[in-house]
Amino acid sequence: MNSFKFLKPYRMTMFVAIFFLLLELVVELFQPYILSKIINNGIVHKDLAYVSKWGIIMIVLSVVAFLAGVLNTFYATHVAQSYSFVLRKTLFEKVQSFSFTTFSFLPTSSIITRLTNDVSQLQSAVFMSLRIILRAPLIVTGSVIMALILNWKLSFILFLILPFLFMFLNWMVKKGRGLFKNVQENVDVVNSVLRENLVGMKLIKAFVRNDYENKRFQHINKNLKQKTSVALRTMEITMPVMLLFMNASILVVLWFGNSKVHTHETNIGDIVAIVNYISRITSSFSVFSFIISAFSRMRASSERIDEILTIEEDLIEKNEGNNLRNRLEGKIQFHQVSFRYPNSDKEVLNNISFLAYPEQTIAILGSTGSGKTSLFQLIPRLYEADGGSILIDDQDIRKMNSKQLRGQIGYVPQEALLFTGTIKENLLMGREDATDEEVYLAAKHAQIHETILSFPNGYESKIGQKGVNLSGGQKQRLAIARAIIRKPSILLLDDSTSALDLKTEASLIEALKNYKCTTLIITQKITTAKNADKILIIDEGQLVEEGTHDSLLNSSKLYKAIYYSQYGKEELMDVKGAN
Ligand code: M5T
Ligand code: MG
Repeated sequence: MNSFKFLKPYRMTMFVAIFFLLLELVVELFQPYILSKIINNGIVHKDLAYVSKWGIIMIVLSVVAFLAGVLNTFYATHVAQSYSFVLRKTLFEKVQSFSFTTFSFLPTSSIITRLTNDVSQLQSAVFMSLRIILRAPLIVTGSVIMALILNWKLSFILFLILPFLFMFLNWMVKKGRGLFKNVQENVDVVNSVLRENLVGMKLIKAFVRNDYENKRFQHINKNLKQKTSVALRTMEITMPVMLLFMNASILVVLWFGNSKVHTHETNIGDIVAIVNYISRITSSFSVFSFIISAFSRMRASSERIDEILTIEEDLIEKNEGNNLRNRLEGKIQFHQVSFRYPNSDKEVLNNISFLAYPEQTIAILGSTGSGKTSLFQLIPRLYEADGGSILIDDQDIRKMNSKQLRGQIGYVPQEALLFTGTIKENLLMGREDATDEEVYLAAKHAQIHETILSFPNGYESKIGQKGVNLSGGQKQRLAIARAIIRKPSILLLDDSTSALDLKTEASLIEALKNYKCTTLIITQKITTAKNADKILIIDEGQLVEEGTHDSLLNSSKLYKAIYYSQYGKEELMDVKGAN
């Protein structure tokens, strides 16, 4: 139970909470005892002074119990809240440290459920342990002891009945654990379907799949209801069974006590008090079913949280490696690089070798799924190559500190992802200490400055539903600005100009020359590739052609085919137009 070690710093507070719980309990347990004294010595003997004296004591004790209860709740809440705070923080930090390999094993929706729902389950389990769960067994034990002290002959019946009840409870706990685990798994299914549905809402509407989705949700929702009902119903048997046993024992006490009162072997007060103790035991037993469900949920949740906490070290990014003191020159060398994704057998890149000199521009072409994005991800070490090596400035990147390496790479991913916040905040993500002038300059180079100024709040405009909504091309250019603002040594553009018109794209490429970085551009467009120092054509994970535009036009059938499919026709049209 790794997840509970975070309770350690709160040991003292927990002791305080438990102290007040015990105080409350002791007071409560003494009340029937005092009641029996009042009846036996006061009421039976008509001694009013005795009755009022002990009556006042009982009131004072009630106030003490009440205050102890309040203080117990106070400290229990404090522990539970602080605990869940620390747990969430730790889990979040752990998730931040995951490598991409880990993410491919743990789906995002599951991580979210674990950080929210499961943490809440543990939080309430901690609270209930300090408030309710401890109480029930203590009241049962305390009541039995007090009843025995008061009159062991009358309370002997409890000894006969309790073992049976404990056996019964034990059986229920075992059964409950399985049933509630089942419930928790069904909650997971509901969550993941719900999430999928909300994320894909546009798609669902576009494909008119609402009915299908409704049916799918109804089905799993029904499952959850059924599993929960079965679990709760089974637990509810506990109550009537307990009541039956306990009422039977009250009857025995009354019947047995009645005969003893006649022979003056016992007092009415004792009988009243013992009946009182028995009903306290009964009511404690009745929360047992609740406790069982809470515990089984807690176990399930803590297992799921432990899974995150105990993710093995080799799946966590390490930040060792040589420090990079200077700006890299940007010479990139792939040497027989092979790669497959951690949870698949398919070789995505196969024996890739190429060389890019500092400040060169390399265009990468290839059909969809050929491995272009995968190749990019190896350069900032988002994944590690399985075979071969990647050298930057003649140094193996596996020997470099990955944080510092990434600091020198401007990566514009295929899907331009922006974060909630203002436009400026998003740009500053590229380099936190950039001045306003640097921000504007990067935006100008990325051909987005004018567009930003046209928004009502300019650079302070919020991105997203409540702020400006950006087009695909605007997002792409913001992502490019975010990458170049850090003045990288290596710039990776993954199809990042796909949504730009030819003129804007040309100005952008021209502006990138200011950055003196090695630029790798994945593109589908010959117009983009044409001016590159070198063009690589990737097919099914292999490097099939390499050369300049002119040399490839001569030597490569494939390149020629691509060229004529896009560019040749336009040129032909131009020629026709000229005539
Ligand atoms: C190449 C697989 C994908 C494909 C192959 C990104 C990613 C890809 N793949 C994974 O298994 N997991 C992943 O996270 O790898 O994919 P790619 O490198 O994305 O290809 P591409 O960039 O050339 O394609 P496109 O469509 O972006 O032009 O088999 O399943
Ligand atoms: Mg891609």
